[in-house]
Amino acid sequence: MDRPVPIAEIIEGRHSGRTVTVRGWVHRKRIVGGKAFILVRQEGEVLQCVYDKAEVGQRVWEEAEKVTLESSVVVRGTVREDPRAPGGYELRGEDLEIVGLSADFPIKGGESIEYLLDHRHLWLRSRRLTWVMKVKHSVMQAARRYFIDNGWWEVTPPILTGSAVEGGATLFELKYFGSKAYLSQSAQLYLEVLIYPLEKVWAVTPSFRAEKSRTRRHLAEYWHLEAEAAWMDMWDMMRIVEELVKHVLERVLEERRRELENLGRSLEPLKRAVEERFPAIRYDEAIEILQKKGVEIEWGDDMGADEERELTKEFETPFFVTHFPKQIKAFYMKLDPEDSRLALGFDLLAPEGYGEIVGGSQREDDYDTLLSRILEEGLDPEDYDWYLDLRKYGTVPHSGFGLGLERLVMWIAGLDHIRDATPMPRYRGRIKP
Ligand code: NSS
Repeated sequence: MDRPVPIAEIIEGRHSGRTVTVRGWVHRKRIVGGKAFILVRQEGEVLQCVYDKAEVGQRVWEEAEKVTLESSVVVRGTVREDPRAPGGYELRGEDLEIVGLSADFPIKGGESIEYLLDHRHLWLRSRRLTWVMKVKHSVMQAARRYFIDNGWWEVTPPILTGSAVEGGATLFELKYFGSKAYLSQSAQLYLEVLIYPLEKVWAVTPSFRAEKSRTRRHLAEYWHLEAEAAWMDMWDMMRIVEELVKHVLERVLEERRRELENLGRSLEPLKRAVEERFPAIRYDEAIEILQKKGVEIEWGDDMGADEERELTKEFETPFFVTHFPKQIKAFYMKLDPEDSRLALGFDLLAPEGYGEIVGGSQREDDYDTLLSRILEEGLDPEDYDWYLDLRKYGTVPHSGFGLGLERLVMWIAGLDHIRDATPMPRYRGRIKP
């Protein structure tokens, strides 16, 4: 067999007039007037292959008649430009080999979301989900590139942990050789350990949250991109977040423009986010804005998805909210030296109703203050003795953040539910496939 050609290359016009071999799956099929129109799918792209009964041999025609949706096939033919074909090119079919004849495919269109989720292992072949996975790939590669180019070290923190980072309510507990352990909610505390040897570190790890309710933006398992650096204050870290997000957007607009357009995503908000500075408002101001809009919220309340959605209507780019009341934030955040009711934490919210995609802060670097915060939150200092040690042996001002990759992909791809930003979503009530 000749080297099989990717369909993407064909619709880029790189094989016009040539005889090529293509491997893929039958996406649609129709036989009319002695012609078989077989749409072959490969990596989210489709190519129309036309077999003419009068021109192909009997064996090939019989295969064309027999082949079913989602069968894997090897097709061969000549590439012709044709504005009526999807992608602007078609294959004048000469040969067709069925590799794996498909049984009646259970997804035919029009099924309910629950049915589709039960068939996720097959639903993932849809072009739409394929495009989203490609967008995620580019997001991850671009983020990695940003860190490499700027001198950050990539590290591999553990997923099995002995202590909570983001509060006990969302911990997944498990048996660990006869004692208790948890699935990681965040690698932050370990990244803090690693800034002493490496100064600027980052990692992508699975994070787990036993979220009680199902929402459009919470998963029980998600991919968490986190960074931590010595010598940086909150503002330094916000600048890193802004640069990183802009870099990712630039790369994705370059590499995945077609997928975004196919997904029906308007590119304008993404381009604006590359060009304009991300504004920053304080929590106080956010509350004022919301109250003026008639939202029922008091100083000291946490902002949920609804409040965030209202707030995003005031902005056309991602924006930061900073200086939260300490009681709604985690124990590790440094308190504002100018107002000890506040924590030096920041969130980055995506516009267009999406809301929080990043949470970060400057960390408490004073031993006594951190210990009293641990006690205040009702945590056991013994679980955190190693974490407290970091403040005892050469403490240093430092900051970090965590970005939910699915949250970012959800916004970039314009999805209305986070489940489609990950291939096999996990949330309450769903573990299969
Ligand atoms: O809880 S966070 O706001 N912050 C942390 O975990 C810090 N310890 C991170 C750090 O500073 N290293 O979560 C960070 C981000 C948040 O902004 C969301 O984008 C995402 O993680 N996140 C989630 N994504 C999907 N599903 C769920 N349940 C979820 N929870 C947080």
